[in-house]
Amino acid sequence: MHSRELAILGARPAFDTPIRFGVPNDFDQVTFHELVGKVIDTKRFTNDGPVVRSFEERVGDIVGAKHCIAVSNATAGLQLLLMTDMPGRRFAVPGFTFPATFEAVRAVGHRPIFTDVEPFTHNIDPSKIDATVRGVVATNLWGRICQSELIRQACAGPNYYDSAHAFGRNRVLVGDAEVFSFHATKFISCGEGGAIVTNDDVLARTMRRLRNFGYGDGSVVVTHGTNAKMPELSACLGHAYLDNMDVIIEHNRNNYLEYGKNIGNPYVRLVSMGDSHPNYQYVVLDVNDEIRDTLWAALARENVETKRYFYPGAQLLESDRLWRRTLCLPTGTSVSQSDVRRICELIDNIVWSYVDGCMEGFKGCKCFATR
Ligand code: T4K
Repeated sequence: MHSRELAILGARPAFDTPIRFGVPNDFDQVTFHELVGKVIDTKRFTNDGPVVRSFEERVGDIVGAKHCIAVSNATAGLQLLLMTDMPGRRFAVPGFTFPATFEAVRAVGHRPIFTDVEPFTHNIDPSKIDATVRGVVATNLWGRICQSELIRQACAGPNYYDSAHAFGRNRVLVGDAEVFSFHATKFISCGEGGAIVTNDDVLARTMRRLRNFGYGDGSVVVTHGTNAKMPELSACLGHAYLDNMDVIIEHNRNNYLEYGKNIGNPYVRLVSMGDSHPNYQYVVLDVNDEIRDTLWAALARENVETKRYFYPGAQLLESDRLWRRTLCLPTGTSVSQSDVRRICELIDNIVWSYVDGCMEGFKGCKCFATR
Protein backbone atom coordinates (compact mmCIF):
# COMPACT_ATOMS: atom_id res chain seq x y z
CA MET A 1 0.00 0.00 0.00
CA HIS A 2 1.28 3.48 -0.80
CA SER A 3 2.39 5.22 2.37
CA ARG A 4 -0.30 7.89 2.06
CA GLU A 5 -3.10 5.62 0.94
CA LEU A 6 -6.15 5.54 3.14
CA ALA A 7 -6.65 2.34 5.10
CA ILE A 8 -9.93 1.10 3.63
CA LEU A 9 -12.52 0.82 6.37
CA GLY A 10 -14.42 -2.43 6.38
CA ALA A 11 -11.72 -4.19 4.37
CA ARG A 12 -9.88 -7.22 5.72
CA PRO A 13 -7.68 -6.14 8.67
CA ALA A 14 -3.93 -6.00 8.16
CA PHE A 15 -3.40 -8.83 10.64
CA ASP A 16 -5.56 -11.97 10.43
CA THR A 17 -4.43 -13.01 13.91
CA PRO A 18 -4.79 -10.10 16.33
CA ILE A 19 -1.61 -8.52 17.65
CA ARG A 20 -2.50 -8.16 21.30
CA PHE A 21 -1.06 -5.81 23.86
CA GLY A 22 0.19 -7.19 27.16
CA VAL A 23 0.24 -10.85 26.20
CA PRO A 24 2.40 -12.73 28.71
CA ASN A 25 5.81 -13.68 27.29
CA ASP A 26 6.79 -17.24 26.48
CA PHE A 27 8.53 -19.03 29.33
CA ASP A 28 10.31 -22.24 30.20
CA GLN A 29 7.47 -24.67 30.85
CA VAL A 30 9.79 -27.54 31.86
CA THR A 31 11.16 -25.59 34.83
CA PHE A 32 7.66 -24.49 35.71
CA HIS A 33 6.17 -28.00 35.74
CA GLU A 34 9.11 -29.40 37.72
CA LEU A 35 8.71 -26.74 40.40
CA VAL A 36 4.94 -27.10 40.53
CA GLY A 37 5.41 -30.88 40.93
CA LYS A 38 7.65 -30.29 43.95
CA VAL A 39 5.18 -27.89 45.53
CA ILE A 40 2.38 -30.40 45.09
CA ASP A 41 4.52 -33.27 46.46
CA THR A 42 5.59 -31.32 49.55
CA LYS A 43 2.17 -29.72 50.03
CA ARG A 44 3.83 -26.49 51.11
CA PHE A 45 1.66 -23.92 49.34
CA THR A 46 2.39 -20.62 51.11
CA ASN A 47 3.76 -18.83 54.23
CA ASP A 48 7.37 -18.11 53.32
CA GLY A 49 8.00 -21.46 51.61
CA PRO A 50 11.23 -22.51 49.87
CA VAL A 51 10.21 -21.57 46.31
CA VAL A 52 9.31 -18.02 47.37
CA ARG A 53 12.54 -17.80 49.36
CA SER A 54 14.70 -18.81 46.39
CA PHE A 55 12.72 -16.46 44.12
CA GLU A 56 13.48 -13.62 46.54
CA GLU A 57 17.18 -14.48 46.44
CA ARG A 58 17.25 -14.42 42.64
CA VAL A 59 15.36 -11.12 42.37
CA GLY A 60 17.57 -9.53 45.04
CA ASP A 61 20.73 -10.69 43.23
CA ILE A 62 19.57 -9.42 39.84
CA VAL A 63 18.99 -5.88 41.11
CA GLY A 64 21.80 -5.91 43.67
CA ALA A 65 19.55 -5.38 46.70
CA LYS A 66 20.46 -6.53 50.18
CA HIS A 67 16.87 -7.58 50.90
CA CYS A 68 14.00 -8.77 48.74
CA ILE A 69 10.55 -9.47 50.18
CA ALA A 70 8.13 -11.13 47.78
CA VAL A 71 4.52 -9.98 48.03
CA SER A 72 1.13 -10.81 46.54
CA ASN A 73 1.26 -7.85 44.13
CA ALA A 74 3.01 -4.49 43.80
CA THR A 75 0.04 -2.53 45.15
CA ALA A 76 0.17 -4.53 48.38
CA GLY A 77 3.94 -3.97 48.52
CA LEU A 78 3.46 -0.20 48.36
CA GLN A 79 0.80 -0.42 51.05
CA LEU A 80 3.16 -2.31 53.38
CA LEU A 81 5.78 0.44 53.03
CA LEU A 82 3.18 3.13 53.68
CA MET A 83 1.83 1.25 56.72
CA THR A 84 5.06 2.06 58.57
CA ASP A 85 3.72 5.60 59.10
CA MET A 86 0.72 6.53 61.23
CA PRO A 87 -2.29 7.23 58.94
CA GLY A 88 -3.12 10.75 57.85
CA ARG A 89 0.23 11.79 56.37
CA ARG A 90 0.68 13.53 53.02
CA PHE A 91 2.68 11.72 50.34
CA ALA A 92 3.64 13.28 47.00
CA VAL A 93 2.68 11.07 44.05
CA PRO A 94 3.00 11.64 40.30
CA GLY A 95 -0.07 12.85 38.41
CA PHE A 96 0.73 10.51 35.53
CA THR A 97 0.87 6.89 36.72
CA PHE A 98 -1.24 3.75 37.07
CA PRO A 99 -3.90 4.20 39.81
CA ALA A 100 -2.11 1.65 42.00
CA THR A 101 0.46 4.28 43.02
CA PHE A 102 -1.97 6.74 44.60
CA GLU A 103 -4.63 4.22 45.59
CA ALA A 104 -2.02 2.47 47.76
CA VAL A 105 -1.50 5.78 49.56
CA ARG A 106 -5.24 6.23 50.07
CA ALA A 107 -5.87 2.61 51.07
CA VAL A 108 -3.74 2.88 54.20
CA GLY A 109 -5.22 6.22 55.24
CA HIS A 110 -2.72 8.74 53.86
CA ARG A 111 -3.40 11.57 51.45
CA PRO A 112 -1.89 11.57 47.96
CA ILE A 113 -0.58 14.97 46.92
CA PHE A 114 -0.66 14.88 43.14
CA THR A 115 2.46 16.36 41.64
CA ASP A 116 3.04 17.11 37.98
CA VAL A 117 5.55 15.19 35.89
CA GLU A 118 8.41 16.14 33.60
CA PRO A 119 7.35 16.42 29.95
CA PHE A 120 10.16 14.31 28.52
CA THR A 121 10.84 11.66 31.18
CA HIS A 122 7.15 11.38 32.24
CA ASN A 123 8.44 10.96 35.82
CA ILE A 124 7.56 13.11 38.85
CA ASP A 125 9.10 16.58 38.62
CA PRO A 126 11.30 17.03 41.73
CA SER A 127 10.99 20.82 41.50
CA LYS A 128 7.21 20.52 41.96
CA ILE A 129 7.30 18.41 45.13
CA ASP A 130 5.57 20.26 47.98
CA ALA A 131 8.14 20.98 50.69
CA THR A 132 5.69 20.03 53.45
CA VAL A 133 4.92 16.43 52.42
CA ARG A 134 5.85 13.59 54.75
CA GLY A 135 7.22 11.44 51.95
CA VAL A 136 7.20 10.63 48.25
CA VAL A 137 5.96 7.66 46.27
CA ALA A 138 7.53 8.22 42.85
CA THR A 139 7.01 5.95 39.84
CA ASN A 140 9.89 4.82 37.64
CA LEU A 141 7.51 5.04 34.71
CA TRP A 142 8.09 2.85 31.65
CA GLY A 143 11.17 1.54 33.54
CA ARG A 144 12.97 4.88 33.28
CA ILE A 145 14.48 5.83 36.61
CA CYS A 146 13.47 9.11 38.30
CA GLN A 147 15.87 11.87 39.30
CA SER A 148 16.20 10.27 42.71
CA GLU A 149 18.85 12.61 44.11
CA LEU A 150 16.72 15.66 43.39
CA ILE A 151 13.69 13.91 44.89
CA ARG A 152 15.71 13.21 48.04
CA GLN A 153 16.71 16.88 48.19
CA ALA A 154 13.06 17.86 47.84
CA CYS A 155 11.90 15.53 50.61
CA ALA A 156 13.99 14.19 53.47
CA GLY A 157 11.18 11.84 54.60
CA PRO A 158 10.53 8.37 53.18
CA ASN A 159 11.33 8.09 49.46
CA TYR A 160 9.54 5.06 48.06
CA TYR A 161 9.53 4.04 44.42
CA ASP A 162 6.79 2.33 42.50
CA SER A 163 9.07 0.31 40.22
CA ALA A 164 6.28 -1.84 38.80
CA HIS A 165 7.77 -1.19 35.32
CA ALA A 166 11.43 -1.17 36.28
CA PHE A 167 12.60 -4.66 37.15
CA GLY A 168 15.78 -5.77 35.37
CA ARG A 169 19.53 -5.30 35.24
CA ASN A 170 21.79 -2.27 34.61
CA ARG A 171 20.44 -0.06 37.31
CA VAL A 172 21.09 1.24 40.80
CA LEU A 173 18.46 0.95 43.54
CA VAL A 174 16.85 4.27 44.36
CA GLY A 175 15.25 5.67 47.51
CA ASP A 176 14.55 3.81 50.71
CA ALA A 177 12.74 0.98 48.96
CA GLU A 178 11.39 0.02 45.54
CA VAL A 179 8.47 -2.21 44.65
CA PHE A 180 8.40 -4.35 41.49
CA SER A 181 5.33 -5.87 39.88
CA PHE A 182 5.23 -9.40 38.55
CA HIS A 183 1.68 -9.10 37.24
CA ALA A 184 0.70 -11.15 34.17
CA THR A 185 1.28 -8.13 31.89
CA LYS A 186 4.83 -7.55 33.13
CA PHE A 187 7.80 -9.02 31.28
CA ILE A 188 8.64 -11.23 34.25
CA SER A 189 5.43 -12.59 35.66
CA CYS A 190 4.11 -14.58 38.58
CA GLY A 191 0.53 -14.23 37.30
CA GLU A 192 0.02 -11.92 40.26
CA GLY A 193 3.01 -10.95 42.36
CA GLY A 194 5.46 -8.29 43.41
CA ALA A 195 8.59 -7.68 45.46
CA ILE A 196 9.91 -5.01 47.78
CA VAL A 197 13.65 -4.42 47.59
CA THR A 198 15.67 -2.40 50.06
CA ASN A 199 19.13 -2.15 51.58
CA ASP A 200 17.68 -1.16 54.95
CA ASP A 201 17.84 -4.06 57.46
CA VAL A 202 15.17 -2.68 59.80
CA LEU A 203 12.75 -1.84 57.01
CA ALA A 204 13.21 -5.32 55.52
CA ARG A 205 12.41 -7.03 58.81
CA THR A 206 9.35 -4.83 59.24
CA MET A 207 8.15 -5.67 55.71
CA ARG A 208 8.40 -9.41 56.45
CA ARG A 209 6.30 -8.91 59.57
CA LEU A 210 3.67 -6.64 58.01
CA ARG A 211 3.33 -9.06 55.11
CA ASN A 212 2.36 -11.83 57.53
CA PHE A 213 -0.24 -10.32 59.92
CA GLY A 214 2.45 -8.74 62.10
CA TYR A 215 3.96 -12.02 63.20
CA GLY A 216 7.53 -11.85 64.44
CA ASP A 217 9.57 -14.93 65.19
CA GLY A 218 7.67 -17.94 66.47
CA SER A 219 3.96 -17.37 66.88
CA VAL A 220 4.14 -13.98 68.54
CA VAL A 221 2.39 -11.02 66.92
CA VAL A 222 4.73 -8.05 67.37
CA THR A 223 3.10 -5.39 65.20
CA HIS A 224 0.02 -4.66 63.11
CA GLY A 225 -0.06 -6.25 59.66
CA THR A 226 -1.99 -7.79 56.84
CA ASN A 227 -1.78 -10.69 54.42
CA ALA A 228 0.41 -9.84 51.44
CA LYS A 229 2.24 -13.14 51.00
CA MET A 230 3.20 -14.55 47.64
CA PRO A 231 1.99 -18.15 47.15
CA GLU A 232 4.50 -20.86 46.20
CA LEU A 233 2.75 -21.58 42.89
CA SER A 234 3.17 -17.96 41.81
CA ALA A 235 6.88 -18.13 42.60
CA CYS A 236 7.17 -21.27 40.36
CA LEU A 237 6.04 -19.14 37.40
CA GLY A 238 8.39 -16.34 38.46
CA HIS A 239 11.37 -18.75 38.48
CA ALA A 240 10.52 -20.03 35.02
CA TYR A 241 10.36 -16.47 33.70
CA LEU A 242 13.64 -15.50 35.37
CA ASP A 243 15.32 -18.36 33.47
CA ASN A 244 14.29 -16.63 30.24
CA MET A 245 14.79 -13.04 31.39
CA ASP A 246 17.77 -12.13 29.20
CA VAL A 247 16.15 -13.59 26.08
CA ILE A 248 12.94 -11.64 26.72
CA ILE A 249 14.80 -8.36 27.31
CA GLU A 250 16.82 -8.87 24.12
CA HIS A 251 13.64 -9.60 22.16
CA ASN A 252 11.95 -6.47 23.53
CA ARG A 253 15.06 -4.36 22.90
CA ASN A 254 15.15 -5.48 19.27
CA ASN A 255 11.45 -4.69 18.89
CA TYR A 256 11.99 -1.26 20.44
CA LEU A 257 14.92 -0.55 18.07
CA GLU A 258 12.84 -1.74 15.11
CA TYR A 259 9.99 0.60 16.10
CA GLY A 260 12.59 3.38 16.37
CA LYS A 261 13.90 2.71 12.85
CA ASN A 262 10.47 2.62 11.25
CA ILE A 263 8.45 5.32 13.00
CA GLY A 264 9.06 8.61 11.36
CA ASN A 265 6.54 11.32 10.78
CA PRO A 266 6.08 14.72 12.42
CA TYR A 267 2.92 13.73 14.29
CA VAL A 268 4.18 10.60 16.04
CA ARG A 269 7.36 10.25 18.08
CA LEU A 270 8.76 7.19 19.79
CA VAL A 271 9.56 8.03 23.41
CA SER A 272 13.25 7.27 23.90
CA MET A 273 14.14 4.63 26.47
CA GLY A 274 17.89 5.30 26.35
CA ASP A 275 20.68 2.78 25.86
CA SER A 276 20.76 0.89 29.14
CA HIS A 277 17.12 0.36 29.95
CA PRO A 278 16.40 -2.44 32.43
CA ASN A 279 13.80 -4.23 30.28
CA TYR A 280 12.23 -2.38 27.28
CA GLN A 281 8.82 -3.82 28.15
CA TYR A 282 6.94 -0.63 27.22
CA VAL A 283 7.04 0.92 23.76
CA VAL A 284 5.55 4.38 24.13
CA LEU A 285 4.42 6.77 21.44
CA ASP A 286 3.91 10.49 21.84
CA VAL A 287 1.14 11.26 19.35
CA ASN A 288 -0.32 14.59 18.31
CA ASP A 289 -3.38 14.89 20.57
CA GLU A 290 -5.77 15.47 17.67
CA ILE A 291 -4.75 12.16 16.15
CA ARG A 292 -4.15 9.88 19.12
CA ASP A 293 -7.66 8.43 19.52
CA THR A 294 -8.13 8.05 15.76
CA LEU A 295 -4.85 6.17 15.58
CA TRP A 296 -5.86 3.93 18.49
CA ALA A 297 -9.24 3.09 16.90
CA ALA A 298 -7.84 2.64 13.38
CA LEU A 299 -5.11 0.28 14.63
CA ALA A 300 -7.78 -1.71 16.48
CA ARG A 301 -9.65 -2.11 13.17
CA GLU A 302 -6.43 -3.51 11.70
CA ASN A 303 -6.30 -6.02 14.60
CA VAL A 304 -3.53 -4.21 16.47
CA GLU A 305 -4.29 -3.64 20.15
CA THR A 306 -2.70 -0.56 21.74
CA LYS A 307 -3.26 1.07 25.14
CA ARG A 308 -4.00 4.66 26.12
CA TYR A 309 -2.21 5.10 29.45
CA PHE A 310 -2.59 6.71 32.09
CA TYR A 311 -5.78 8.52 33.07
CA PRO A 312 -4.44 11.35 35.25
CA GLY A 313 -5.07 11.21 38.98
CA ALA A 314 -5.61 14.99 39.07
CA GLN A 315 -5.86 17.94 36.69
CA LEU A 316 -2.22 18.87 36.18
CA LEU A 317 -0.85 20.42 33.02
CA GLU A 318 1.75 17.86 31.88
CA SER A 319 -0.04 14.81 33.31
CA ASP A 320 -3.19 15.74 31.43
CA ARG A 321 -1.24 16.49 28.24
CA LEU A 322 0.52 13.12 28.40
CA TRP A 323 -2.76 11.27 28.95
CA ARG A 324 -4.09 12.82 25.73
CA ARG A 325 -0.94 12.00 23.70
CA THR A 326 0.37 8.66 24.93
CA LEU A 327 -0.18 5.37 23.12
CA CYS A 328 1.56 2.14 24.12
CA LEU A 329 2.37 -0.30 21.35
CA PRO A 330 2.45 -4.08 21.51
CA THR A 331 5.73 -5.89 22.15
CA GLY A 332 6.91 -9.05 23.89
CA THR A 333 7.76 -12.49 22.58
CA SER A 334 4.44 -12.83 20.72
CA VAL A 335 5.34 -9.81 18.55
CA SER A 336 8.01 -10.31 15.85
CA GLN A 337 10.18 -7.69 14.17
CA SER A 338 8.25 -8.12 10.95
CA ASP A 339 5.03 -7.48 12.92
CA VAL A 340 6.67 -4.30 14.20
CA ARG A 341 7.52 -3.15 10.66
CA ARG A 342 3.96 -3.80 9.52
CA ILE A 343 2.55 -1.90 12.53
CA CYS A 344 4.82 1.07 11.73
CA GLU A 345 3.62 1.04 8.13
CA LEU A 346 0.02 1.11 9.37
CA ILE A 347 0.77 3.98 11.75
CA ASP A 348 2.23 5.96 8.88
CA ASN A 349 -0.74 5.26 6.61
CA ILE A 350 -3.31 6.13 9.25
CA VAL A 351 -1.59 9.32 10.34
CA TRP A 352 -1.04 10.65 6.81
CA SER A 353 -4.58 9.72 5.81
CA TYR A 354 -5.84 11.72 8.75
CA VAL A 355 -3.56 14.66 8.12
CA ASP A 356 -4.43 14.73 4.41
CA GLY A 357 -8.06 15.09 5.44
CA CYS A 358 -9.14 11.68 4.15
CA MET A 359 -10.67 10.74 7.49
CA GLU A 360 -12.20 13.32 9.79
CA GLY A 361 -10.24 16.37 8.74
CA PHE A 362 -7.15 17.65 10.44
CA LYS A 363 -8.15 20.72 12.38
CA GLY A 364 -4.87 22.47 12.59
CA CYS A 365 -1.21 22.19 13.18
CA LYS A 366 -0.65 21.36 16.82
CA CYS A 367 2.21 19.03 16.01
CA PHE A 368 4.62 18.35 18.89
CA ALA A 369 7.52 19.32 16.62
CA THR A 370 6.37 22.92 16.71
CA ARG A 371 5.97 23.05 20.50
N1 T4K B 1 2.27 0.71 39.54
C1 T4K B 1 2.30 0.85 38.21
C2 T4K B 1 3.02 2.02 37.63
C3 T4K B 1 1.66 -0.09 37.39
O1 T4K B 1 1.66 0.07 36.05
C4 T4K B 1 1.00 -1.17 37.99
C5 T4K B 1 0.31 -2.15 37.18
C6 T4K B 1 1.01 -1.28 39.38
C7 T4K B 1 1.67 -0.31 40.13
C8 T4K B 1 0.32 -2.36 40.11
O2 T4K B 1 0.97 -3.57 40.01
P1 T4K B 1 0.20 -4.89 40.56
O3 T4K B 1 -0.41 -4.50 41.90
O4 T4K B 1 -0.82 -5.27 39.54
O5 T4K B 1 1.30 -5.89 40.73
C9 T4K B 1 -2.51 -3.52 33.21
C10 T4K B 1 -2.23 -4.38 34.40
O6 T4K B 1 -3.41 -5.02 34.85
C11 T4K B 1 -1.58 -3.62 35.50
O7 T4K B 1 -1.07 -4.56 36.43
C12 T4K B 1 -0.45 -2.78 34.97
N2 T4K B 1 0.16 -1.95 35.95
C13 T4K B 1 -0.96 -1.88 33.89
C14 T4K B 1 0.11 -1.03 33.29
O8 T4K B 1 -1.48 -2.69 32.85
P2 T4K B 1 -4.81 -2.79 32.26
O9 T4K B 1 -5.99 -2.13 32.82
O10 T4K B 1 -4.21 -2.26 31.01
O11 T4K B 1 -5.03 -4.38 32.16
P3 T4K B 1 -5.81 -5.24 31.10
O12 T4K B 1 -6.61 -6.21 31.87
O13 T4K B 1 -6.50 -4.38 30.12
O14 T4K B 1 -4.65 -6.06 30.39
C15 T4K B 1 -3.83 -5.51 29.36
C16 T4K B 1 -3.76 -6.50 28.21
O15 T4K B 1 -3.01 -7.63 28.60
C17 T4K B 1 -5.10 -7.00 27.74
O16 T4K B 1 -5.32 -6.53 26.46
C18 T4K B 1 -5.00 -8.52 27.70
C19 T4K B 1 -3.57 -8.83 28.11
N3 T4K B 1 -3.52 -9.85 29.14
C20 T4K B 1 -3.82 -9.48 30.43
C21 T4K B 1 -3.79 -10.41 31.43
C22 T4K B 1 -4.12 -10.00 32.84
C23 T4K B 1 -3.21 -11.15 28.84
O17 T4K B 1 -2.98 -11.48 27.66
N4 T4K B 1 -3.16 -12.09 29.85
C24 T4K B 1 -3.44 -11.78 31.13
O18 T4K B 1 -3.38 -12.65 32.01
O19 T4K B 1 -3.70 -2.80 33.38
